[in-house]
Amino acid sequence: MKRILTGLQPSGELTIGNLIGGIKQMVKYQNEYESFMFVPDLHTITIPQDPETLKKRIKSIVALYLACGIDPNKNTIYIQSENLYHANLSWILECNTYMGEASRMTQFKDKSQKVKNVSVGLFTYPILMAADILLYDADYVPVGIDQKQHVELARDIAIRFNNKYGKTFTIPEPLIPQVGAKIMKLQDPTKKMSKSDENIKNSIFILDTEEDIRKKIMSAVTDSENKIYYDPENKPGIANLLTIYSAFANLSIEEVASKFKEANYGTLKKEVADVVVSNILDIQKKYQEYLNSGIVDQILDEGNKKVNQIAKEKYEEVLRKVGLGRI
Ligand code: ATP
Ligand code: LTN
Repeated sequence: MKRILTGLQPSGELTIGNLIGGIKQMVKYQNEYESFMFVPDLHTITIPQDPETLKKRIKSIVALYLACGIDPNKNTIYIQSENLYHANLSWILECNTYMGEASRMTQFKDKSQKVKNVSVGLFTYPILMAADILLYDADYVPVGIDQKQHVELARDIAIRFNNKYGKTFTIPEPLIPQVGAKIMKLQDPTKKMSKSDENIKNSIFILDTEEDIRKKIMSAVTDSENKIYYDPENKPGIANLLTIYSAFANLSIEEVASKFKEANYGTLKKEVADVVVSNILDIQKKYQEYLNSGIVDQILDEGNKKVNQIAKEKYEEVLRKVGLGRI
């Protein structure tokens, strides 16, 4: 059976962009593939974090995975930092990655402009991500479009390693959602909605109150044409609202555009708010139940045990091939 793997950083409250780009795809594919869903907390400290907040977010994100429909019976769920093989493999992969290819990563270019003291970890972040993927021989990696370049780097590293040391890693492929690969900021629909945005009016968080969700959607930036059709280039605000509706109502963009073609912007916004609220309130209810149940720790303990065994075998194979240690 093919394997699928992804993770979302506990770097802030999850947005509907994370839900649509990352989690929903896993929910869809968990019936078809052997699924691994983890919390990449080592990635999160590439940007300074408050330790207490980070710790709370790690368990909270797992409760959200479950609330959003990630089934613990179909997924192996674990925390990256609890498995020492990720960082160890990452080092070996760093030694098989060129400065030139690592320097081409656009996310590093964006993020390094936003922080004051840029850590070396922020630069090597995509190589740790390659280790996350290659340790488990993942065939597919569902991500939003912003992470596609990182998965492609993981592919390049795997191909090079296999050529140099003999077949070791499965070559992974990114899986980008057909709709919602890039949900945009509500106040600036030309840029990606992000959980660490300073302006909270730009993002809808999965744990936002109903009132906040409605307010944010009703004040989303659109244009002055007052005609509804899907044109991301010239009408990014309307295209974004249609995309959000489409993802939550499980309809194609064509179906949504046709449904609203005679409507005005006020009606569209109200209906988008309705469909988002009804989905999100359901998730929030389940989230509270999972968070208070103790089941999260149980699931993580089981997941951790399972992935440690898989990772150990792959890591030892790598040590042997590279000529490290005494194995
Ligand atoms: P940060 O603000 O910390 O960079 P982020 O909101 O951009 O975070 P990530 O943790 O980098 O989110 O991404 C988690 C997953 O969600 C990834 O698969 C990513 O591609 C996807 N994702 C993030 N933002 C969006 C978005 N606006 N639209 C679609 N998918 C998204
Ligand atoms: N970089 C990703 C999180 C991440 C990931 C991974 C996703 C770390 N390792 C491995 C898929 C596979 C992000 O910020 N979304």
